[in-house]
Amino acid sequence: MTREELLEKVKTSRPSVTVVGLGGAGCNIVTWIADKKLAGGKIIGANTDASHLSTMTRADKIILLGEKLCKGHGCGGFPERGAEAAKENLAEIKEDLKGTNLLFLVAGLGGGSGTGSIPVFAGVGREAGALTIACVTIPFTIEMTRREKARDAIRSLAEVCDSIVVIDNSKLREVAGNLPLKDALSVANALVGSFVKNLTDTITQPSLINLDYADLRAIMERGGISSIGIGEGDGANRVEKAVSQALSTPLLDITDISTAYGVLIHIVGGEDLTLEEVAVAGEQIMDKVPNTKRVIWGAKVDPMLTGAVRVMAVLTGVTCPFLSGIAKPAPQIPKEVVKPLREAMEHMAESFPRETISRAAVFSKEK
Ligand SMILES: Nc1nc2c(ncn2[C@@H]2O[C@H](COP(=O)(O)OP(=O)(O)OP(=O)(O)O)[C@@H](O)[C@H]2O)c(=O)[nH]1
Ligand SMILES: [Mg+2]
Repeated sequence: MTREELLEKVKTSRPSVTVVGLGGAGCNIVTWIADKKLAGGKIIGANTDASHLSTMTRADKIILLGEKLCKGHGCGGFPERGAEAAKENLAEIKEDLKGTNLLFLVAGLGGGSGTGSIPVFAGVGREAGALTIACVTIPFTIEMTRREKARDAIRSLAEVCDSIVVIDNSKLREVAGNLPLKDALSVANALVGSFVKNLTDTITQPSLINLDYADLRAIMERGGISSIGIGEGDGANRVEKAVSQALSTPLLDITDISTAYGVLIHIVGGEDLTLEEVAVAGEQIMDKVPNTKRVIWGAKVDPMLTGAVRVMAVLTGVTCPFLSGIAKPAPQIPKEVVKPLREAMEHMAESFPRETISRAAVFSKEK
């Protein structure tokens, strides 16, 4: 094979990524991602609400769902309507998702449009052979009936998605507590947004693509319910601190961290981040989650970030009392970690590397 042929091969084998925001919250989250520039992926906004959709000026494509049924007015909190609406656009959705290898579906569960349409999009993605990952938030504890709807939606999503990354808004409230609602929601948007952006950027970096995509697929394919945690550290043992925090405060209550099927860790540090630190992080994760079948960890250098490291952990294949229908009050996030966690989230919300990522690597370990 000539070098030209090889370069052509690299280009054509690069995984194609599509990120779809569904409903009001989903569209807001993908707008955050579009603002930060997603490397090598297509962004679609889909909603039954025409006026909200018209604000999505940065999406590559917008889809007005169920124009006949909802007449551009939204679906008033009824997921059945959201599902019917999406079915009206089935042919268009199939066309838009054709050829996608990695599909992220983003929504705030609890309303009508996002909650109802997400399983329809997931079904299409799965049929097209894409690794289909839903990233959803579940409503605040006070939104009782909405939480019930979200639970039903996650159960039906489990049939059609590879992994469902769930963030509990109530957990966010413990951290973001007295922030004004708009700011608390933008922290949530940044958190879901950076999860999607981190993974997408990592696997679309030219050098290690196939390995990265295959690794991601191995961990997220049929991964079930997943939870994420974030951490930040500086000074001595900064990676250790950040990894510990990320693993110990997931944003969805899970029954037992040590039963997670897979763990994916994403580390971002400044130019001073050493390979040794990154390698130690991997060993540390293995110690903390001893029964895990697969661990992958990636590191990225952001020259803007000197001295500190930021970590995002994804635990796949977890069980969660809320989803199992156990109405036990969730344990609170320990007081001493609320402040650092909140700072880490706020940092994530405000600063994100623009074109500054200079290197990326992925490591993997299988047991
Ligand atoms: N992260 C985040 N969550 C939000 C935002 N707005 C609303 N939510 C949450 O998402 C849930 C669903 O709200 P929407 O996305 O507005 O609902 P929708 O899918 O547009 O559904 P309908 O308006 O009924 O058609 C709410 O119950 C909130 O918990 C937002 O901007 N960001
Ligand atoms: Mg809406």
